Amino acid sequence: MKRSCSILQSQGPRWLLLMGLMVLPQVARAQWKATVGAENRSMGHQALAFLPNEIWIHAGDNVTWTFNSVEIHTVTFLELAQVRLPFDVGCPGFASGETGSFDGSTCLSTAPLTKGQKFTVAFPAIGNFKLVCLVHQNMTGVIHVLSVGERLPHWQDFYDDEAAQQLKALLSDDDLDREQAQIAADHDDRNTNSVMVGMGEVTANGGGSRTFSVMRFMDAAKTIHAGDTVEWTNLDPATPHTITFGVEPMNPVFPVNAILDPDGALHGTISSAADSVHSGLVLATPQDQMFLPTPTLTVTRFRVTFTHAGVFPYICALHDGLGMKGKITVLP
Ligand SMILES: [Cu+2]
Repeated sequence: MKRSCSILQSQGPRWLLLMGLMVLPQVARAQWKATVGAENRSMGHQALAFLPNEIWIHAGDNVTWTFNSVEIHTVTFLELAQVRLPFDVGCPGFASGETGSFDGSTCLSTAPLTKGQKFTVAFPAIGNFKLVCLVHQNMTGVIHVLSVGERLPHWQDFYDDEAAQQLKALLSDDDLDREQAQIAADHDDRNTNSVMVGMGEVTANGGGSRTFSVMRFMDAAKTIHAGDTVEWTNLDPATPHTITFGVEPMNPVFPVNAILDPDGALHGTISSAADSVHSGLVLATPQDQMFLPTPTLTVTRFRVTFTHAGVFPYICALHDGLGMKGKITVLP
């Protein structure tokens, strides 16, 4: 007994060191969780957000992002000062598989991912790294990677609560619902044959920005008379949409069978159900041209004149999978 005690005493520091080495790798590889995007049951309300969007971890830790909406997103870490590229190009290129590593020296991006998919990033080096979604410009976050000796401000429970609160705030935005109802009423009063193409709101915290988007045509089913013109306007500050009748073009960016009116609206004409008319991307004029390959003025309004009676369904070519569809009924 005495002997074993004395062995432990004499070798104590070495044992402690060995035990420390056995424990350290577990501490250094803590596994954090976060989510990407969220939606309500109809998929018409979309939270374009990293939930949460600011996390403090230790060097050597992993973060696993779970994608939580049918709307696509990316988890992307660019190099310092790297120019952001279109989402179908990546940063450039996409990480293969479900894991990657980021230390700031080489960019890392998932492909556009959707509900149920996961991606895990290892952070071997300390630093403060900006997180972006290449699909949605107002969807950013930051991962703070501290050295192992630094104290972390929060644990996973805190982030789970924060994500749940942010999600609730984004998806139950009463102000936006009221605003939407008021604008719809105003449009009815003026009887302008106009359709709102989505609405949205960008909010932020210290970690970055997030967008709430209503991906629906408001007053989507309209009844008019032959010879009338319907006009669509996008009220979302960040999310582009299209108005697409007939065949969906391979590239949704550019208009098909529409010309520019002198007041800046694009204008198409439909005389039968066989006609195809496409708006291209309709969006509020952005600060930069990130969605567009050429520096042109964006399409802010789109109109179609219906010359004959019939029923004409239309979609948003970007978001029809979320249920963004409408119909114009033309009476004689
Ligand atoms: Cu859309």
